[in-house]
Amino acid sequence: MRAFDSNFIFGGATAAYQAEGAVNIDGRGPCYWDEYLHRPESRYNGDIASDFYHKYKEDLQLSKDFGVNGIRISIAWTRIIPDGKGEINLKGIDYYNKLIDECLKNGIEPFVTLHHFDTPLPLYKEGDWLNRENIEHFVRFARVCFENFGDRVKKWITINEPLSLALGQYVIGHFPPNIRYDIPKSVQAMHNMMVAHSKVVELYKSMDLKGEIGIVHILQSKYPISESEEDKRAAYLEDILANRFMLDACLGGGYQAETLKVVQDILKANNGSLEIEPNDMEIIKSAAGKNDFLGVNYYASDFLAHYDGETEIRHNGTGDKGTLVFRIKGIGERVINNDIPATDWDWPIYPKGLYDMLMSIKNDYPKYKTIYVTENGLGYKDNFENGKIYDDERIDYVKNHMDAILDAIEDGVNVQGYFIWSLMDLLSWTNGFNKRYGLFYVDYDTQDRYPKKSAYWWKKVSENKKLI
Ligand code: BGP
Repeated sequence: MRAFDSNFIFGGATAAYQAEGAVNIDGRGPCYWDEYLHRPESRYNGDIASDFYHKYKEDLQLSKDFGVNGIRISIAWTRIIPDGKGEINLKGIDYYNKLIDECLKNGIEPFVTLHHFDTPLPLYKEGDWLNRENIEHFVRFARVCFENFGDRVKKWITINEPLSLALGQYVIGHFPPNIRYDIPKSVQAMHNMMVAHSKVVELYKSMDLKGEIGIVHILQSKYPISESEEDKRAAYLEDILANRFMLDACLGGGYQAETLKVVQDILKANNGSLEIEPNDMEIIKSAAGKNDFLGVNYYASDFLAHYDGETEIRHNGTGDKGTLVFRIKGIGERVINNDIPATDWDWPIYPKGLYDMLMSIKNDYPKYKTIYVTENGLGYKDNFENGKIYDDERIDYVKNHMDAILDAIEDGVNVQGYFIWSLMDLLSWTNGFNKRYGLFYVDYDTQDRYPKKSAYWWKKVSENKKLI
């Protein structure tokens, strides 16, 4: 039977705001989610979340016990620099020192993200990634992290999912500042994030720290719902904007002419344009070859149909199946493929889409070095009875996606690790706490952890390096 390499990372992923809680402790400043999720109408917030801030030793012990040998954590910018650009908070540095040391003590490799959707509130109010000054503040924050943790952290991720962040903030509008349907703003924010990413890669490489650095993109395959030329065109357009635009920047060394033309056509249809400053493309080009790895987050693929109306999006943030609407002017419409199962949140479950994505990276961006699948997992309303969680659906989901990775490895793709989203149950940005992903169930009343059936399965896979 096919096996994973002996060094393969069987990781669990988390992010600071979604897991840590402890938002007012040890000098942490607010990020924009703190303010936003304290509106009277909010159904939930991250004040306590999974209390990872206090429970990390227990979570790392559980990780070790269940064969998790890598962890994605993110450093909350506002614990290190509470207002984003001013004084450094030594208590924040102290906390991450302890967390990183505890990972290493347990033999769990930390993959550390610098920006996981959590810009400090004051910088967010000054325009967030639409304000070019944010780039320089971010580079400074990165430097502080590299100086303090770079001796022990060997895997750095600059930014998590520029596309999801930009769509959430400016198109879907379910992330603050809740702007809807402004495609040009989202494209500008994505570009600015790629400039920021490139500058941080250059900085890291100039510091000679002997670790590796990369970026995490959400990469979902796009398929036409039919063989019609119009549907094929819709899939092509969405692939360019969602996938190629970002991959061209971080692996290709700059936007290919065709990519830029398509993006500009989409922007024109949406009455906007992209501003690229004089040195941007040089910085992007120079940094591209220095990326050590690409993180691929993959949950679902999308099936596209032709659509030539106005943008209209309805987000399914409750798990009421069949409520999602996603139509973008100048691109197309995501539609249900009746042959493919979907989650309660209307995410099509399609492992082959992961295989296809990995193959297209290998074929179209042959200079990539290493890939980690940095997020994959099943959001589910887990059933908790007498301390037991029989999450067979999650096991099937993860197994089928890992199998697709093995197919890709067999066909020549260099994949070195897989991180389940998520290590333990944690906050889902736009769904709250009822959409669970963890290997470990969190009882939010007590903060007690319970290994799910999937955790027992995971342990065997990690020990044997084989799917069972
Ligand atoms: C990714 C994010 C994660 C996580 C995950 C699941 O986009 O990087 O932070 O939230 O998606 O998404 P959701 O919580 O919306 O189901």
